[in-house]
Amino acid sequence: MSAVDEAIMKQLEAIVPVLKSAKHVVFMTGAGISAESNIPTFRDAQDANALWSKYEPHDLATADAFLKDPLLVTRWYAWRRSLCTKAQPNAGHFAITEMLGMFPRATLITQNVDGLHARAGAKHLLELHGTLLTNRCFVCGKSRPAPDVTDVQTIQEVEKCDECHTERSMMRPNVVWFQESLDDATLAAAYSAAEECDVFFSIGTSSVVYPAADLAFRALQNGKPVVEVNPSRTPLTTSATHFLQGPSGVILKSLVDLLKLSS
Ligand code: BJW
Repeated sequence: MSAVDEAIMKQLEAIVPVLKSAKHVVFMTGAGISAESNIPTFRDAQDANALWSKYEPHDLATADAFLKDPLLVTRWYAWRRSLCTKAQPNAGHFAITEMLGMFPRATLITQNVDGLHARAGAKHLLELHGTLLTNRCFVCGKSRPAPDVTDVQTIQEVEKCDECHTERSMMRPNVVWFQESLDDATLAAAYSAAEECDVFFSIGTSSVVYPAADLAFRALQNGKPVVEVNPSRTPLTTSATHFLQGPSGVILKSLVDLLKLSS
């Protein structure tokens, strides 16, 4: 893994003292943190899987798409689930887990549904957009573990709920689709953390999907420094206190090394 360049190192050196005096640090992640685990991001369409990459996430991550073609959406999520369960957490996930133990209080908020933060050892996390690892009934909400299927073409029908028995009682992924509300308690905890923290990190997110994208701005409105980590500029970049341009695995690992050196 390559090291960060001199300009990024200078910025990291400026951030370390701020972190050293911080009592509460928030890390919010998006799909980019898992890019180095070879999980495709949503808006960087560069995936190699010929069959499934032709589908746009925006077209399938909706309740309307599920009701229109439940088998297609079920197979698409089964394909993504199998990618995630085969993937391994990367240096970025592990660096965040390590930093969670370095401050009096730390909050990890993720938009990701891939389960990699937990597999990297993060104990408490706010999953804003749910998880791929369970399914829930479209009607009554009863949830159960999602089956791990490697060859998604073998899925011939959508699982039914064993609790309620209506025409729409199909098991759907336990994620938040467009135009669905996020869990109230999870979102409220995320907003409180953004307002109360001493430093807010926005890592590997395009900052275009709301309300998640609003959290960094809420931190800024409350006078908190925001550190953005991303190879590309986003709508947050011009407002961010620090923009660390590059892959999160490399940058966060360097930050952890510096924090350890300075302790
Ligand atoms: C790297 C890297 C490396 C690459 N290292 N980085 C206000 C204004 C405008 C619109 C709205 C608004 N409020 C609500 C809306 C509507 C909508 C919305 O935001 N639309 C926008 C797209 C315009 N929001 C909603 O519908 C939300 N619900 C809601 O608001 O409910 C109230 C309501 C009720 C009724 C009617 C209307 C509203 C729900 C949003 C749910 C989002 N769900 C998804 C799918 C989850 C399930 C699944 O996985 O299939 O969540 S969409 C998708 O986007 C997924 C992600 O979590 C989310 C964010 O994407 P993310 O993580 O930022 O990924 P990318 O791909 O966009 O970016 C990756 C980044 O990584 C890039 O920047 C790369 O550069 C970077 N990167 N390599 C670090 N190595």
